[in-house]
Amino acid sequence: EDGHDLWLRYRPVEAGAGYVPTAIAPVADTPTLRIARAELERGLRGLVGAAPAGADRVILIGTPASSPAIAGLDLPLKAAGEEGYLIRSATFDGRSATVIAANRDIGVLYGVFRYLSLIQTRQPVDNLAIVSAPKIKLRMLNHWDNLDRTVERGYAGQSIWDWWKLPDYADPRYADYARANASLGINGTVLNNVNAKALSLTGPWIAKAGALATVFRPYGIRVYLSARFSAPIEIGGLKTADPRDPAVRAFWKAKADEIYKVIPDFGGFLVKANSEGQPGPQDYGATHADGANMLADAVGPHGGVVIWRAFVYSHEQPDDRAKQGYAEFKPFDGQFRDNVVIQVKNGAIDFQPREPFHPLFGAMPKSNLGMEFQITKEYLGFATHLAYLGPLYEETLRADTQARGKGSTVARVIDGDLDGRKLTAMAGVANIGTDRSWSGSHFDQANWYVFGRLAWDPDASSRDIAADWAKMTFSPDPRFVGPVVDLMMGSRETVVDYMTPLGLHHQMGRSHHYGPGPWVAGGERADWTSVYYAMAGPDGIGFDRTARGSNAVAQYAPAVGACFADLRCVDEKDLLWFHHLPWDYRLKSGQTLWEGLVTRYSRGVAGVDAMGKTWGDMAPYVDAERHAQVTAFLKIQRREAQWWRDASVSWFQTFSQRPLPAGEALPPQSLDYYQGLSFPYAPGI
Ligand code: BDP
Repeated sequence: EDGHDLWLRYRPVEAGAGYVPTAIAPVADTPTLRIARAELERGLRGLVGAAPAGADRVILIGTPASSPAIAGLDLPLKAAGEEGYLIRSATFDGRSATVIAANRDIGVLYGVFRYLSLIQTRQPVDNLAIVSAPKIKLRMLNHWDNLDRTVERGYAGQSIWDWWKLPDYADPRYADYARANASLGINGTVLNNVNAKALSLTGPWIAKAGALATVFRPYGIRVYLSARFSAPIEIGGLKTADPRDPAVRAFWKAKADEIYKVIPDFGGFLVKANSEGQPGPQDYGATHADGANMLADAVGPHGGVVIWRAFVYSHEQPDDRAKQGYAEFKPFDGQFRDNVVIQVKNGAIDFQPREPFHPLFGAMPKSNLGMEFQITKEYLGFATHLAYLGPLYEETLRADTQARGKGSTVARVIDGDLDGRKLTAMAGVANIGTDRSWSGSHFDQANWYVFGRLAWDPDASSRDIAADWAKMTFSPDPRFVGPVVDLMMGSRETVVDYMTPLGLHHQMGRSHHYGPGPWVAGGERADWTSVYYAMAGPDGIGFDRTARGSNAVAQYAPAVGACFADLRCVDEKDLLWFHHLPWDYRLKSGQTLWEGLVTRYSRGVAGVDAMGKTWGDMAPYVDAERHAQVTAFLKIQRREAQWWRDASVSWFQTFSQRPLPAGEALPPQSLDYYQGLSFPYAPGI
């Protein structure tokens, strides 16, 4: 087993588990229902074996429109909506039956995956009454894939898009990819990097995207493209990309028309503008709203959307980069077209192991705000550190913006419930590549999985999702599931401990972001350095975002901001994100800040030891090949966690000037040694 089967392994259930072979009633012949039927056959055959002729149990799948039998059952399908499904135990023709029904074919496919997952996770299937519909409309992956098949911040090999052979040859992996995504309900994919090339919008490349769209269509997945804002100049022969210029507007309209001719269900454009050197409307004195609306007008008539990223920070460096997204977008609330989604990263800096929720959530009630999570682990140890991101996503989604009083969670902002928004979105920066295991490591598959599940239901529990994933991917044996789910649930906090405890952030190596680099200083921009964020000095450590400092807390709802600013209220997990404190500041534990910091770094290392031990005990339940890879990766993680701890402690001790707490080992190398390490060809830059 090399992990290629993901969570769709369909290995036989144990004898005596109570599942019986079941026949499948005839299914209408549409592209999606054909796939649904094939999946059901494949799953049932693998899990419980083929049904004998005349089996006394039957499964009925379809829509009222495609199946008179289902129409005849008169099911309450309204609750299933456009993409949801209903699964019911019933009696049909005197036989005991399971009905998987939906209003549209895609709902049937989703329902089939759900039904199979019930068996995979060993839940009873005899008495079902399930109705499920996604709470978020656009559930998307963002690929940061370049046209030369490198992947920005990708740690799973090359891009799975073999652009060179497209559109003539469609690798079978594309269908496998679509199938895996459909099993989670993901319904959109942005094919190319947000740091986009205009070339991807030229005829030959539109044809390549079109070939992928053809493969994805029956799986309910729409294709989107990242658009480079200056494309009118680069491929349109114009002198400007000013969104107010009629020729520029005409270029984008014609471009949209051209794309929709090839891809009639094209999803739309994702845009990174005026951020990290990318072109954008501000280059012409226009605003983000001007830029987004121009593109929205081009794709709107075709039913397309524009997803405009709020990850911006300008060339004039403000006092605090964390404030910039809010500063640039909040004033334009209500000025974006209905088919624009503003895609906001979970936190205000950049996908750190921990960030407080982004202050834009809840602050733009008259705009569509979408969530952007990172699935690829740019800041959490690449592919070789085991970090289950479910708790990170859940922590953000459950955070209370208090925008409309208590209970105004981020989940309710992005599922549209809080402000009555219809166009809702959640995106994940993909961790998929040509690696046999798809994601660079077996446990990184869980991050793709949990992202998809939370995009369907942002209120779901990351622990429950971890349990489903572990059962389906490895083994449903409770002796395996219990310890491994605990291991997964603690893994992200362990990474926080050894990398950036107590609210520290952005302490990694320059550019490649591999390993510790708390000493990173100088260069192009202060806010690309570690020292800017830690603000360590003889007086203490931490970034003061209270009114005495950058006052970033003022961007939150008053009650939330007041809590962050108040040392008696702020959670210690966010302490140094919001406060600059003396080394002798007393933590809740009674330790000084310096002692608590060191203790947490060490706790992180111990956490990896514990994961290694647990995983070792799991050998009886896991095939040798996957067990060995996880074991090897945990050894890498152990070594690197120690390195993070030692390098960070050495560096910060130069400021704290205090001894290590009793029992803490001295770093084995000098600070010079850690600072001298270099990593040419670190992956994913
Ligand atoms: C940062 C990455 C950079 C991306 C950027 C983005 O380091 O590679 O281009 O985010 O989101 O996390 O645009």
